[in-house]
Amino acid sequence: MTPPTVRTRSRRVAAVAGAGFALLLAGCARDAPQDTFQPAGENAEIIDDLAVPVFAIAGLVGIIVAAVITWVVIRYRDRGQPIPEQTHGKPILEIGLTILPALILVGVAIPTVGTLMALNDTEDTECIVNVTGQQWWWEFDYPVQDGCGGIETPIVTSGQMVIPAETNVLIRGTSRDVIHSFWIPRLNGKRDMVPGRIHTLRMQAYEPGIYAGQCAEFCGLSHANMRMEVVSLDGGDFETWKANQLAEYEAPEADSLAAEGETSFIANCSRCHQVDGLLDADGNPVVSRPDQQVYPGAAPNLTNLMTRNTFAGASWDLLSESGREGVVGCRERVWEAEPEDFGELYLQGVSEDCLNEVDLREWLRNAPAKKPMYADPEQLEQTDGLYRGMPYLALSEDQIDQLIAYLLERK
Ligand code: HEC
Ligand SMILES: [Cu+2]
Repeated sequence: MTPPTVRTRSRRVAAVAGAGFALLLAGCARDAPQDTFQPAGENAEIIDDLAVPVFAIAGLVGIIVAAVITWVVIRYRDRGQPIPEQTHGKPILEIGLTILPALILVGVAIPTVGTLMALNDTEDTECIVNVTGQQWWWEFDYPVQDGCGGIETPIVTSGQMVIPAETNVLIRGTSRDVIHSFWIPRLNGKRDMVPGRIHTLRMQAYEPGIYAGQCAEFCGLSHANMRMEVVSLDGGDFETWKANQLAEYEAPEADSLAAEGETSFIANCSRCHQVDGLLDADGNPVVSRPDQQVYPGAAPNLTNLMTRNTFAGASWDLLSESGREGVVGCRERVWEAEPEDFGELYLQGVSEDCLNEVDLREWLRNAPAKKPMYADPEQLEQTDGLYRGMPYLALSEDQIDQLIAYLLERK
């Protein structure tokens, strides 16, 4: 085989570069759910207003530098010509090329510092949500406050943080184990959540809807499965959501599958998971002790599991997707709803017909198979025998049927 000529080689390079560029453009698809360039709240808009002009300036500088380098490489390539006269220094050029970038950097720095200060401002917030990261899910709790339309009994939930639309929400964030980072690209920038510290962040969404995000700091084996969503609801819908979260516990009907599920839940799950209002056979409250079971010392509160529509670090859907083309599934109906229809659909929660039973079953059957905890099983010793996530529980298929019937009533 003859070696490729210069011409075919440069054609190949051009083809690869073209394909790369096309891939880059494909990344700009407009329906990307985590697109910082589609701001849906004030802070994200402030970031966007800075990022776009800075990218434009940086892009222009990049293009000019690349063009000049290309020109020099071609123009002065070695053709066997004699070495040109050697000179040293050119003060005008050197001073000019120092001052010009300095001016550009100052020009970028002034709006950047202004933006950072605007983003840090949390004084105009009127609703508090505590956010706690742990391997590999986020807990959201709403302390007693006058904000958020008034909260008299704390609310604890996970995976989906529900906020009133057009309201400045104050996030107070921390972590129970390693450093995580809270990031909802369409609503605000990233904020690291660090054990032993409380970091604040302002969150606001203009319209009702679901805004996806993911943990943005590598935090262990299942970091990629640590997602979260902010759900924004109109004022009235937010009040309904609060009332639903605090509704009285309803025990399953006697002798039903769900009632067997309740018994099984107490036996297998309640040592980690709290269900508020749940009583044992003697009528005593069942209180979870996740601090004795899992390393971060917490597990999701399952009192209202079916009011959220994703689970296990928002990594799997609780709502089923449409199987066939053209059929609108339960998930799409909510996720793709227009802002004016969204609240009502979200508040319906997950019904039996809409449950994504496949993933929930797999989770109960073997959670670590879906969300690995350890690269090396001996790491269990490093955490004093406590698990980093939900362990394998060796449940029978009958038990899983019962538990799903029970969980379906947790609304
Ligand atoms: C040893 C503690 C432990 C036990 C026992 C346990 N879980 Fe979990 N469970 C967890 C932890 C920790 C998570 C969070 C895992 C994650 O998302 O990475 C979790 C997550 C879940 C979730 C997802 C919740 C959400 O909001 O994202 C469900 C549902 C669940 N468990 C159901 C059960 C059921 C049903 C049982 C009993 C059969 C059970 N768990 C037993 C620790 C436990
Ligand atoms: Cu994380």
